[in-house]
Amino acid sequence: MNPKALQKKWQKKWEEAKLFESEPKEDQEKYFVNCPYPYMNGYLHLGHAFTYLRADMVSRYQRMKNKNVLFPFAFHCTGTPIVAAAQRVKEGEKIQIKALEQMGLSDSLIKKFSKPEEWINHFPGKAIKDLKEFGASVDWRRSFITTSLNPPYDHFIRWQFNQLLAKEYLIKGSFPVVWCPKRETVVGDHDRLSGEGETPQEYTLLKFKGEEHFLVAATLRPETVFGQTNIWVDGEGTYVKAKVGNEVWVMSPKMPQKLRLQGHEVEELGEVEGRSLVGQRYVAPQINREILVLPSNFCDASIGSGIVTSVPSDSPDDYQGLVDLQNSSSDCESWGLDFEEVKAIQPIPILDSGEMGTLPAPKLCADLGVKDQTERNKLDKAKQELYMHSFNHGVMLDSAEYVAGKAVKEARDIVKNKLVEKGKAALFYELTGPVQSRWLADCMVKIVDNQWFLEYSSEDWTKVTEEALASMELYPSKSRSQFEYVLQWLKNWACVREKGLGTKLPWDENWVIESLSDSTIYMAFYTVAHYLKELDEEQLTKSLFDAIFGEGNTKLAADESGLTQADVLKWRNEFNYWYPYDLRISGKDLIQNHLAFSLFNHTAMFEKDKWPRGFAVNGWVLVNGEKMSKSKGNFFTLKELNEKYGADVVRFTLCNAGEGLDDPNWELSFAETAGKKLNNWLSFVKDNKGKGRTISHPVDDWFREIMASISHQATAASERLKFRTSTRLIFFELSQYFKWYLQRTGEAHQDILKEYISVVTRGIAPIVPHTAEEAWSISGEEDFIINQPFPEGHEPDLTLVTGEDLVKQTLDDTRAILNIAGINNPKEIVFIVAPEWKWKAIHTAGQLADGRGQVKLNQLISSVMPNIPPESKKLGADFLKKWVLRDIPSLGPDWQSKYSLQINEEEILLASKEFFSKIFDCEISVVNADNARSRHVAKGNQSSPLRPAIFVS
Ligand code: A2H
Repeated sequence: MNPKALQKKWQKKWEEAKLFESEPKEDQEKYFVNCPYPYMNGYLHLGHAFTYLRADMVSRYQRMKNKNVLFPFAFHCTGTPIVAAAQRVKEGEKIQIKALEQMGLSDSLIKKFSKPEEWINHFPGKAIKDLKEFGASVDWRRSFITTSLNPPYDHFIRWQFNQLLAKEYLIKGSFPVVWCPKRETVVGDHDRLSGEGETPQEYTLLKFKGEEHFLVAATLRPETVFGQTNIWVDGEGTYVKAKVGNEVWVMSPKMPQKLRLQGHEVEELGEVEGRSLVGQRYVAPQINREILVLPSNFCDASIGSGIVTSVPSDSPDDYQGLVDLQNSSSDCESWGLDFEEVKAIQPIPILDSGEMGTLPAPKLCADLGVKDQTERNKLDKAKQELYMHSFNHGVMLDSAEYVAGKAVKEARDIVKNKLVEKGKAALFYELTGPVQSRWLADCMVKIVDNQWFLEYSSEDWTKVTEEALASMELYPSKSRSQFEYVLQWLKNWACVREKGLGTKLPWDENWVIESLSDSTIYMAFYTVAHYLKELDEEQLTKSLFDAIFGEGNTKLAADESGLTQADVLKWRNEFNYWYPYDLRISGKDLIQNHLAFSLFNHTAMFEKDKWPRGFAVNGWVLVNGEKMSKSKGNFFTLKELNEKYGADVVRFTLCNAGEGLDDPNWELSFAETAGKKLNNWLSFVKDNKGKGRTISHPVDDWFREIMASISHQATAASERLKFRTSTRLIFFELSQYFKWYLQRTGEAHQDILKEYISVVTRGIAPIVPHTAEEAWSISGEEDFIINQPFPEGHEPDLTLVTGEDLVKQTLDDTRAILNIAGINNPKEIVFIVAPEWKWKAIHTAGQLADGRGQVKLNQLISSVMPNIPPESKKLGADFLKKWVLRDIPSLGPDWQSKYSLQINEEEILLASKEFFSKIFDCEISVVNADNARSRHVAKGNQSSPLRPAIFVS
């Protein structure tokens, strides 16, 4: 059957059986898995598919572990992207329209996309279709969209925010945003022509007092004020003088507008030539000393005030600027400066930056061989390196007065706050890099007042959230340190915006709750979404939410909402049954916002027993090793992949793409051959159903153990979400063993063949469910495979496994030896197994081995040699040396387990004599080295445990 038809057939059966419509079952353990809802401004793509596949594999795997699984799914519409894109369509903007055309939308549909609602009508339905075709095991009854377009969700978010306000998790303050001065609007990432990811950054604006006015200079490093030696201006440039509050400041021409957007009253008074400032003196803040204004050409008029305070000890730019002037008396002269005075300026050590010393800027400039100010690349490199290095390692020296001995990290805020308090400095915001809005304007920072924040910097709240994190399971576990860091590092989050789709702030409807903030506890909403959907808006009362998601009075809720108390109780019970969620799976990029927020808000809204139990994070999908991007032409939607390959091939290839935190890699070549591999399995099942011998063979037991062992390992891997590992084990490795089994036995035993088909089919069911269902039904089973147990297996009987390994190893070694000796038709082959004393020696070595499997040679020699028969002493010493120095390193850290067994090599090889003689068509014999005939003694001396010496003639 072709894969599409096969997939349709099973999807229809699942749907008819309502297989994924989850209902609470009190006698069955539940498992709630979910993943972030996608944003509905386009079709789902390969990147989405990877995370959703992981959730789906978990959902299916847990069902096969006999859990009652809930896997719901919803759609995110909050924020400005959809509104902004609709606006662009309305304005006929070419880029946006082309993007929609590329999605395959018709012209008439694109016209309708000038209304945000059309996007929301269109995309969720398409996403559901794509995911159904992908085989997602989702309970679609619970799906919803966010924003006020969906009253139940809207009221849920209102309820949540009222609670957060009442419990004092929200605070009010001012907030810097990226602003388009032309459109007079906040500019989100989606509204930018360039500058994605750039954000407002806080500077300290230092004020230098002169006779009539102040020069102002922006710095990122206020803690360095103790080392100021001079001021830089662009001597060729023009500045402006402006009244700011009660003072007159000199600044770049662009700055007055920036200051106004940041809440200052500014009146421009006229121009000031940079040249006229050079050679003047101003009193520097903090050090209260007059310092000289010097000319430089690195002052950039677009940053801050275009004036820079100079700290040559710690700023490579400042240092090099100074050195350049000090090297040129003629330059100084042309600016009317006193050369000797300039030459006398020395960097002042203010902080110890560890390996870079107390004058890090001069050191770094020397190390990099900077010749002069024009070497921008070297200077930028030095600047970056030093900024991070000093922040992480710097400690202030005594010259830094009241912050002496403090780390730079700490000193920075202390100095800044003190200067601002005393009116010697002001706070100022500048963007981290240039941003151009869609409306072709250079963006600036605007301070918005009366902003609401979620107070994630609160110590108490952070502490409780850390407690929640500590109780969670994380996949992979090494992501924990990242989560811990983020909880500490998170600042207060501005949770409302002036524009966009979403839920209005209940007590101030001028604000809309932004998209990360309305997505923190919505997993709870899934548990009753299908019931709330049916209610009228008036029924969605506070008391109802209180009663379902907390301890609220159910009678009151029922009365106020016109419901029966029984219904309210039932919904509360369902919430209590499903919640908390067991696992949320997401891209690793969401650790620092969404996942952290989710954890914070759970601790704010719910009791301990409702806090999340697990997070899993993964990398970003690459295509053939490259980042997926529309411009590179390697951008795939789930829809087109489903169409091209069919769901199971896409799933198989994605599963194979990676696990853990590294970026998974979608390999086109794997996708091209995966279909054939899956088909081969179906053919195998068809051809082998009911086949096999009925008489048993000694090697049958071994293959049973191998199946158990592989299943056991695959279960362990699946428990840690390592489905690539589990598939490799079950689908690829086990089939290699099966081939060997056939080679050893000629034909598989009937029971084993049946078991093999069952193990593989069940083992791959979470990954390629359509193929697995088909194989299961071909093999004569009636029920769905998802209702079968995942093959669990057990730790294998190592003696059996090792014995068979010995046969395989001996076969490989014999072939290699015949090959080297150039013998095609051997007359005789003798396997000479290691003598008893060698086994004993290695048992001892195993006992002496440390945690990494290493053994000290002299220790081994002194404990083993006394027990070696006198005639073998010399041989023994050589053997031990070789074992420790050559064999152990090649055997791997866990070598002891195999060698601690009681293996009778002679017996095992004797039992396989027939097998060997069939292959080599000659006489085979097996002897112990102790009993070897004289012509075999020399050879036999080379034997090691599990590596018999092989004599051929
Ligand atoms: B920093 P950003 Cl000790 N043109 O202050 C050129 N550079 C300017 C500027 C302008 N218009 N306005 C400010 N700056 C400088 C102290 C300092 C600074 C030290 C070490 C490093 C350092 C003393 N100069 O900055 O990334 C100011 O110099 C390295 C990050 O281009 C300001 O902080 O915005 C820094 O550049 C801002 O750097």
